[in-house]
Amino acid sequence: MDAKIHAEMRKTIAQFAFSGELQECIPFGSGHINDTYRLTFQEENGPGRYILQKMNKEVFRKPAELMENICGVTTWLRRKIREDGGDEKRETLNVVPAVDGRPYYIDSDGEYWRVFYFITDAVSYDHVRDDRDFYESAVAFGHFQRLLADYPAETLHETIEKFHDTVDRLAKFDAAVRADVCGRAASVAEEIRFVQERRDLAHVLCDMQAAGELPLRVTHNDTKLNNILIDNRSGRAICVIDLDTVMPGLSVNDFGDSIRFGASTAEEDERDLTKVKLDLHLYEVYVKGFIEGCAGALTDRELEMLPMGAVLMTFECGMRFLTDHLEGDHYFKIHREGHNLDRARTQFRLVREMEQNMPQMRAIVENYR
Ligand code: ADP
Ligand code: GN1
Ligand code: MG
Repeated sequence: MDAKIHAEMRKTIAQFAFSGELQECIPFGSGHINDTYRLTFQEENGPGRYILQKMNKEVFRKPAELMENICGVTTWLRRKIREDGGDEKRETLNVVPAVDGRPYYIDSDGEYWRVFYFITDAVSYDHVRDDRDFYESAVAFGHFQRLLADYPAETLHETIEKFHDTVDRLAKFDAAVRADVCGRAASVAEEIRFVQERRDLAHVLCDMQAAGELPLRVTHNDTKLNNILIDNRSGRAICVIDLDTVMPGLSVNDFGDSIRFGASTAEEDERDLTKVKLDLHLYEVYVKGFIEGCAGALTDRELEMLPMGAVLMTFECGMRFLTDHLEGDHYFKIHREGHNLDRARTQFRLVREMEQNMPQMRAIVENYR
């Protein structure tokens, strides 16, 4: 076994029923929330790979409930995939239970760990390489929603309360500005003003949901491109991953979060804001794929509100990054000073771009409905 693998880590790994000798344990991926590692074992038929994750307890307060959601949803997906003649080992996450049979292990510090089979020959991308990937991810997220359309939503736990309640996000942002625990508010007056000028925006979708104009569906709620695995050989989006936030939500938010991340011409944390533009061509590619993936499931009102979903998810995400910057970066992992502020700025630039392009965004949806 690799001597560099920490003794504590080895203890944790021993709590899952692996066969063969552990060869490698390396940090993996670029998620902002969990600590992710890729494990490699020397097994009888060659290298066996797994994903080991320390779940973020600050973010997910009830990890056991969360894993109940994931087990329920992946069992459901496996059945649907089998019925469709698919490959249940590659087209959904598969949990590896701990030796005591539970879908997680709690270490002596009270940290929750879990393991998934590693899906080989597939990659998650942090930015769009070409139209095809983005189109594929759109079909996959739409399809995912459709596969779960008749899932018993009442059995799902709310893993993060009010996750996409933009009105509540605004209230939390207000509180962070008022408390100003790090003394950073004065230095971000311009960004704070950006939010203040758009307070009404926060209400649009919440009000429609409350009035029953938009249906509550089982949604993914974190539809970034890097939460999809693209098959190296076929180029198809084979698996939707990061199921921590699967819970009842709005289809337009799932659409919107993908646009926020994938139809921007720059990375989420780009410092040069002149590089941040909305790519209307990529937007169109995603609209086409998502509507196809949902296969007629969306109501007229949902279709009409897709562009608003993009604006709101981008605005909300920017507000969340700015809130975290004000509160001392305790939620999103940062890799440099001011990282969350940089992220907030790209989101706000993108909101502005979307506001300016709203007529075109609406016309594109009209073309595909
Ligand atoms: P986070 O919530 O921190 O974003 P994710 O569950 O998205 O964590 O995992 C982080 C990264 O690990 C993903 O972007 C992906 O690259 C990789 N990953 C996660 N699960 C698997 C899997 N089963 N097979 C292959 N790669 C995976
Ligand atoms: C987080 O877990 P990850 O990195 O896929 C966050 C999303 C944000 C995103 C911004 C549980 O996603 O809500 O949109 O960062 N996930 C959670 O990049 O808060
Ligand atoms: Mg992720």
